[in-house]
Amino acid sequence: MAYDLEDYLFDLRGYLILEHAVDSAHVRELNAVLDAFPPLEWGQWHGHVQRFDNNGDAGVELQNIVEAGEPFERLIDHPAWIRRLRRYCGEENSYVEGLFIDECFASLRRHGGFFPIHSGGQNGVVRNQYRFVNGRFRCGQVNILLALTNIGPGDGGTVVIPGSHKSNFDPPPIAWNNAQGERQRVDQVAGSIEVHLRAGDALLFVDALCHGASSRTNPDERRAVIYRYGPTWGNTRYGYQYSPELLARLTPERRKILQPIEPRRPPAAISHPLEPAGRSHGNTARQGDPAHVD
Ligand SMILES: O=C(O)CCC(=O)C(=O)O
Repeated sequence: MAYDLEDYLFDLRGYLILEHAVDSAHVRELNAVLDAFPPLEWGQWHGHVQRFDNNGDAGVELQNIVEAGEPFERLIDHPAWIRRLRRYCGEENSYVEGLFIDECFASLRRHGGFFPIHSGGQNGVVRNQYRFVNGRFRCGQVNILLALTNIGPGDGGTVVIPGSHKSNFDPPPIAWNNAQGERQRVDQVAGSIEVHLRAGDALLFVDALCHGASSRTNPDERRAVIYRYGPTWGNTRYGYQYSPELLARLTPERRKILQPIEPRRPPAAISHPLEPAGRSHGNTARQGDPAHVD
């Protein structure tokens, strides 16, 4: 199989940093949409976007953010990453080839916020797994975390344990809860590194990689957008359904990533299955039938 440096590093470490993935004009547009958001309580909706924080520590999460406007739609198949995602988790050269976004949200993190450590190859979770089979990547979920602000020391940046997508053991100290019952902060975990990004850079990582985010100690806000990609046969994580309006206005290529499989239903005008033909409710005519008059 032909491979390049990025393939090698993705296999080795479980992540890639895509520098200058999104240009500064586009980053400004994304930030402007977020600036215009009204303050939302947990669970509150703004259009088809809902504030639904993953946990009490991580900060505000605006779920289904692809519904927030055209600048977010442009991220669906952004040229900086779409080819690699198809390669890593798009079931290439198979009967189910294609991608699906099963979760997308904006993450707004202020002072004190962090994301507890989770994931890792040792869990063997099928949905987010790292797999390479017979010369092909067959990952279950690969994420794009796009920085909308510069993320440096003290900003609450993403922390990863390089290579942990192939790990066989929980990282020490052991896992989610420590002896005091606090959620385990990833900046305390052996082997972890903090990823620093400039606004517009993206972190691409297989979700099986052990990861989280360090505590924000700086003032202001860290902003990022996370789109999780997986195979066409996936489902949205929290049950969000992309709105008909969004699906209708997208390019066919983008629509196919949000709705790879169109719903298949019988036509509305068919006979009631339990009644003899011709005695059903409403219009029984099939397309192409001659007009019928009783
Ligand atoms: O906020 C971050 O930097 C990490 C987010 C994360 O760990 C997750 O969404 O699974």
